[in-house]
Amino acid sequence: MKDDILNRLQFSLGKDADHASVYDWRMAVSLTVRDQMVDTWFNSTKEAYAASSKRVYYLSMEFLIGRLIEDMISNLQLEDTVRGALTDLGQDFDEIVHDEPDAALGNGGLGRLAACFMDSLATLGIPAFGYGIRYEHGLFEQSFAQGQQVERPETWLNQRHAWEFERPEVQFPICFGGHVDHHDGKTTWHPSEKVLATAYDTPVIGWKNEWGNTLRLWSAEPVSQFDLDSFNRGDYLAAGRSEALARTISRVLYPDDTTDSGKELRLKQEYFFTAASIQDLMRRYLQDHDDLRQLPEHVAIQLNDTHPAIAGPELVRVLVDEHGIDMAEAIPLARACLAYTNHTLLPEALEKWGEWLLGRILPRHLEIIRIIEETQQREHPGSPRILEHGDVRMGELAFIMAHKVNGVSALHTELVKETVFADLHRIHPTRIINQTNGITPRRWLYNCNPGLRDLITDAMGDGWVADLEQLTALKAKRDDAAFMQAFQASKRDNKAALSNWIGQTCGIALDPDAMFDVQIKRIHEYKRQLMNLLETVALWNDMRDNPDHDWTPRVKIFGGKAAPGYYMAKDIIRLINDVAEVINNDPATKGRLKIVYPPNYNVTMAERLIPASDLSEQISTAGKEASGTGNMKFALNGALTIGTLDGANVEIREHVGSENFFLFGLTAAEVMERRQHHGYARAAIEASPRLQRVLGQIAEGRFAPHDTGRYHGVVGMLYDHDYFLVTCDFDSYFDAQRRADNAYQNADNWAAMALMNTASMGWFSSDRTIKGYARDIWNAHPPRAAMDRSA
Ligand code: GP0
Repeated sequence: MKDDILNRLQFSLGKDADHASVYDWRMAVSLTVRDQMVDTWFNSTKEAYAASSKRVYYLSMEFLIGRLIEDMISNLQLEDTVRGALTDLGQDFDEIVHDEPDAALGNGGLGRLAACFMDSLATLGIPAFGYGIRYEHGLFEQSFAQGQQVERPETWLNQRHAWEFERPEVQFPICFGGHVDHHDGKTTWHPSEKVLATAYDTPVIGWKNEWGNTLRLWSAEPVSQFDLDSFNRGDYLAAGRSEALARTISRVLYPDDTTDSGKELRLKQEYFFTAASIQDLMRRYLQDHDDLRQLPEHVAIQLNDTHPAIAGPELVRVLVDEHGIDMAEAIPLARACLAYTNHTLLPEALEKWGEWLLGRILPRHLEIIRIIEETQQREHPGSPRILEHGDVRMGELAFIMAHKVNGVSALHTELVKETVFADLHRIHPTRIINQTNGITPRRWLYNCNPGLRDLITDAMGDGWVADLEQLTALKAKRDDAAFMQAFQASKRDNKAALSNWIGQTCGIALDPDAMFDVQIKRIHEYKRQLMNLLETVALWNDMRDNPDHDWTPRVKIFGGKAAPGYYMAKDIIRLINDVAEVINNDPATKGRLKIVYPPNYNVTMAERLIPASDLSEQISTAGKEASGTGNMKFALNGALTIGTLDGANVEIREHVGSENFFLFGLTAAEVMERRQHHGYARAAIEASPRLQRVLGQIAEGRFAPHDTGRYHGVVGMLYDHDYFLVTCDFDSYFDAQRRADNAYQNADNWAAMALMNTASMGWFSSDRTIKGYARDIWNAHPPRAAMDRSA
């Protein structure tokens, strides 16, 4: 390993050990590790061909993979080797690992789920490709200026990406615009624009199993580099125009999470990567099959939300226009290959494209969508329509073109059946199924929490890493005093390390014995960071009123980004920072209450915060969070949840036991009922003196003394509509927080509850989720039977 690294340093980086920077060392290490994956990767591909296996194609606009180096090293079991080699070379392993920038090619849960799924697909040995976009700029970088969010472009590709292989030979033309000709029963699309999709492959190797899949990301390139004629004529701008146009397609990730920005470029991005992926999988299929009617036996295409929903009409177009299959046969054939995952009920996130816009960019697809619509109406008169009020509704399109539609938690799936797709569900009663989300234990315990990982492994071996249900054996340890002490110590160490980091990066001193209470996720009204903050102010008031009470010291940690155009979310960020400024400088609550909000929350920061958390905030308005996956990461790492009966919280609570979970708030049914009452927010505020006082303080400018009107909009919103029922759940939330305070006072009991959380989270492994998809949706199997750990 040492020689390999030095060779790479010399011949790939062109440096010798005396002049190498951290970057050089990191690249040398990464390339050396990557070399070790290649054989496994090739062999898996060959085996999948040899067995003529069904392949899974996971189409996703987002893959929030974060840093890869630790995953790669640990899945290959190279930790000791790499550490040892670097020590011999006088280098610091941790410094090198931390040098890798996050690949932030996603907004939040949806993109992170796709990344966890890639890890599980490889670990289960299921032949699979992840298909997405190689954005030049991932999710924006966040900083705060006077408490306000500032966005700057993210630049992960300013450096070479160590893990990818460019595939200049894997290139497909992608067309847009123009018009369609129908001649002698033959249809021809004459597009007006064309770009090339070039593949970049990142191998994804499973845990200890020598199976490798591929994450294939597409980058857009111009068809011809530049127009020499125009250049020679002196028209320098025109010479580069087609190039500029092409490059914008894969330039930047849209930063809107669960909101539909409806932009033309977004539609082009969606079609771009979907069409490239379909051409790629068709080429692979046709290499050793000639009967397209067998396609569903070999190809399973999973649509991660509606973003790739154009795959339905695109696959039909390819089958009909390029391979001469009848439309009537092509539609069910495409459907048998396609399945769709719904991730939200929020109406603003259900994509719609103006018929006019879609028809201008994809004229042939609009024709096909009309035929799909007619077919559906003929077979199921009165079916909900894809085309309505001049819009193409992508949810309906995805549903109608999928053989299975899944929700992402038990509650969410029931709500999908009752609300958004109620009418389609009546027509197709077996199509909607549930697959509760999961998380990969490799990243979210094994790699991010070495203290706890070693403790568990010492107690029971490392079988749990690929079979997380084994953690139930830990339940017996709650009476083992030595174990429990070590369990508590590992949490304490993580909190001390986090405190150091926060001291260095935010300049705030924390007490590692205080309760670390953490809410990290996108800033959104339905996730109710505002309610958490109001509770913090209320607690501060109570602490000041009763200074002699034995208060449980708290550190409130927030993390998350707001979509740049989401003004209410940005006001909430500013309010958190303004309140922090006041409370953190108040001598009256010193040592008892602190608020920290480190900027630029990302996957790597989550890996730091989650292992150091005591309390996990999962407080969305019931019925709004489809699943949540952060909730699972916290519980796995021994944090207790304070939460509503929403998304996967419901199932987490069932698994860990209601006595190990701080429940509060209205249920989804109660939320819907409450909204019927006129003036529910005002009534709730009037019934809560504590809340009234907090809102009064904010409205008076207590936290913005030089700009007292700053939060009138926020307070006014709570009084006047409060769609997400912050006011209605406030008192119940405050009470649950005080129950948490009391429980924390008994450290041993708290640790026992935390252990019950870790020990009960086995079911939430994404390995379990992927087995569910493989069985209920894809009918896909690992070609190496021995690797099917479910057997
Ligand atoms: C859902 F619709 N989610 C969307 C979206 O546009 N982006 C996104 O991240 C999330 C849900 O909000 C979730 O509840 C869920 O767990 C996740 O998708 C994966 O299913 C929490 O992030």
